[in-house]
Amino acid sequence: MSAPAQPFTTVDCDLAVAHWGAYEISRGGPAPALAPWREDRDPSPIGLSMLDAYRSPLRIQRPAVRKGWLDGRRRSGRGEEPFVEVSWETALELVAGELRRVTAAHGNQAIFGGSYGWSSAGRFHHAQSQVHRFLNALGGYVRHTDSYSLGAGRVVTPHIVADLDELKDSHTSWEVLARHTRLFVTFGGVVTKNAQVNAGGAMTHFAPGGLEALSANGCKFVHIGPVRADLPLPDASVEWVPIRPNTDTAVMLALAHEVLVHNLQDDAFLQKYTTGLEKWKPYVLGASDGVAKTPAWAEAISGMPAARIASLARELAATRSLVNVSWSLQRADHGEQPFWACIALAALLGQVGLPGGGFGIGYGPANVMGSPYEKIPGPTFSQGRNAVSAFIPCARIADLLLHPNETFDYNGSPRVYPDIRLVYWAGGNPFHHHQDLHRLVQAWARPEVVICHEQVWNFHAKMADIVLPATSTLERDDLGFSSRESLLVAMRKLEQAPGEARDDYDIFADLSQRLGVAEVFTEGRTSAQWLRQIYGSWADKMRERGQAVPDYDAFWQAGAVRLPLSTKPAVMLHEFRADPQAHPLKTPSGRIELFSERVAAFGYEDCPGFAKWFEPAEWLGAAKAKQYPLHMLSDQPLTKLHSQLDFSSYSRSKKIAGREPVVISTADAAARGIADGDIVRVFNDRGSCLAGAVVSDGILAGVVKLSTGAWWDPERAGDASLPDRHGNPNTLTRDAGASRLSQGCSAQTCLVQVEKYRGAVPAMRAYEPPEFAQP
Ligand SMILES: Nc1nc2c(c(=O)[nH]1)N[C@H]1C(S)=C(S)[C@@H](COP(=O)(O)OP(=O)(O)OC[C@H]3O[C@@H](n4cnc5c(=O)[nH]c(N)nc54)[C@H](O)[C@@H]3O)O[C@H]1N2
Ligand SMILES: Nc1nc2c(c(=O)[nH]1)N[C@H]1C(S)=C(S)[C@@H](COP(=O)(O)OP(=O)(O)OC[C@H]3O[C@@H](n4cnc5c(=O)[nH]c(N)nc54)[C@H](O)[C@@H]3O)O[C@H]1N2
Ligand SMILES: [Mo]
Repeated sequence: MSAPAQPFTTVDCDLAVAHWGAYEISRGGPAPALAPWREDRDPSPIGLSMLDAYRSPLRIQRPAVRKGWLDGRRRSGRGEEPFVEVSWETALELVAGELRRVTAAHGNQAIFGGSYGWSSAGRFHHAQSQVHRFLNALGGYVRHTDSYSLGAGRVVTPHIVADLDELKDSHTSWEVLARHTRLFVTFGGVVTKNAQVNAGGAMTHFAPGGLEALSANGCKFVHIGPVRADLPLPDASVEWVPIRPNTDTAVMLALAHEVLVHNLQDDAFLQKYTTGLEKWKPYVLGASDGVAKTPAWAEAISGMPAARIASLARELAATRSLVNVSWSLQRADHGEQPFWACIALAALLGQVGLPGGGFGIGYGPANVMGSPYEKIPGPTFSQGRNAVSAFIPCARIADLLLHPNETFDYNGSPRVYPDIRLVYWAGGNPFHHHQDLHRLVQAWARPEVVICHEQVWNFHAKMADIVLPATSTLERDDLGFSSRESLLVAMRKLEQAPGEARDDYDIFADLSQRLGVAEVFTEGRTSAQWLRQIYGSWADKMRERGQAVPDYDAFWQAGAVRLPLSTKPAVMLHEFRADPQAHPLKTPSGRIELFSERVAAFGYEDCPGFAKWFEPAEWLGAAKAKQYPLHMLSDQPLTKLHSQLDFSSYSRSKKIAGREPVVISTADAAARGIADGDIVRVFNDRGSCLAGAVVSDGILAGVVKLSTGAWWDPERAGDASLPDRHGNPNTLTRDAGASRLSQGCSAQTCLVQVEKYRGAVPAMRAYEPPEFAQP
């Protein structure tokens, strides 16, 4: 990949930007069209059908209110009743009235405005930022912390090495890896289907080319995980070692054990850059608990042959090696442990901070990891200040609504769930993303009103009381920027929005007028004026760094500004390695903590002071596996971003009889009389869903994989005895925090059973708008 022009000069182009890519617009002809951006050597197909999708009849045309809610049945009937379409005037008066009523009667801590979700690309019209700024202008709201992506990981890594956002943005570039890394050991693959996206827009895709370059330079890959396709390189350069889901920590501990017993550790590194080995080592060797974490011990847990664990430990120590973990590993019960064990193992090997050595926290989950571009600040839109201090870890949303005033633990302190009366959501889809969806339905029956801004009639919109139609990125002007990407893009409007859909900003500007906080929310600016202002302050910041940056009009007219490649090779933690006194880590000791006094002092039995193996609540070694013998992975979907564009022609072209595909091993399929293409029922105690079987030799027996993203289509919401007709894995997942430390999402800890579906396959309703009624 080459960057033809100088950084910070304009680029003549006309691009649409989405999280999954930049696409060239052709505006001539009878209708506009999108094509891959010519500088992108691996464009994502996801965006090619987005223009059509955003014109779908599933777009919400007018504001709508649930009929029962209008009739005074506030809490009952959500998801079951027809909607009444109303004018914007009526809808906004209802919303303003509810905000006035709830804040007056219960205070702002009765509003949940966390509103988790990816929204759309574009730095200004980012729905979640808009809703936060609006609610802050009103006096605040109960927010969320962390992410579903990195719940356990984000909380634990600051205690042991560094903030995860910092690490994410400072990964060693693919180019440096290709030159130096000889052995790449990865837990959970390098899933290039996931590197299609970057929050804010992947302008040019790096991961497929990066992997190929590594492989062409002779780097050897050891891919430890249940799914072969997670490392999309040819068999010649990949050794696939399938292991049972959620057992990676055991394998890492056994690798550490081998390193220690054969004295392969880097003592000089450990002494200078780490603390706590003396507290962790007795556990690894078994002196403290009587169980040595030997290869044989790990084989019994994970299924990885002991001899291979032993030889791999030697190989890791003998050459320039990198140990990588996918983020999925920590989206599990005790999800803190695999990240901690990975970092601790890399510290023993002593290659942290060297080019091509050490650890990677996710080559694969997003385009940014491995980028050759410089990290520079992007254009920002302030969310204002939140006067309410109460928060929840994002994946505790159902607990929040079901258990007001109850206490929970989080990162060292007990906290209390506030009593929520009003839920405001814009730019996320909890009825796709949260675990145990039938339980979420019970939780959703608690608040007095649920307000949402949506583009489409998905199940989340159908579960709200007041639904306000929002525009898509193709229907508004915006600024496209994402960390360590090649361009800052002028996202110029392409189409008229359907029906009466409005920009989130305009909706909130109108509401803030009605509520007397317009000056605080809008600062007197239209969205066009905001774009100019946001770009202007970014350009000023760049000029302070000595860059000549085009002014707004030149930028807007050209279509983009080129951003700089790194001038120095990007190597994670190299400054710390070069001079740990001048560049200490932000951990209490300034070093990598193999034992954390701080975490130990929290006293959590489920997250002690060092990396430890815990049996997950559900796994193939659990007693429950007798009843539900398959471990279900619910990974990120190949053909879309979460539930966004699930209804596009591209996403639908990969479904099986309209249902989401579930990958099952040849042995498990044969044992159940299931053939490729059959409709199956996936079930456990929490619910059931239909899916289309894909029979494969590329998945470990005992494991099935059902990607997230299918719009939830329950026969009756809240009734777990009836199936979801479409295949959303969150019908089946556990809704429990990873530990008392992080309370992170633990979706990957889930046992199920699968059977061939023998009845008449029910018709799907997922892609139908709700019924409409007269007032
Ligand atoms: N079982 C299981 N569950 C998971 C995961 C898993 O691995 N397994 N992964 C989790 C992870 S990591 C994540 S990040 C979440 C993702 O969960 P979400 O981020 O909630 O998923 P999206 O489908 O991207 O939801 C975005 C919603 O915003 C709407 N939207 C888009 N643009 C706009 C806009 O401009 N304005 C408004 N008002 N709305 C807009 C879209 O229509 C869509 O409904 O899912 C989590 N859930
Ligand atoms: N196309 C596309 N790309 C995306 C997204 C999307 O929705 N669509 N979502 C984005 C978001 S928000 C995020 S957070 C990232 C998430 O990035 P990740 O969390 O890394 O992605 P997943 O697809 O959930 O999981 C990656 C692989 O891990 C494997 N795996 C699961 N559990 C285990 C385990 O216990 N051990 C081992 N060894 N392997 C396991 C699964 O086979 C799975 O294919 O992806 C991002 N990229
Ligand atoms: Mo995520």
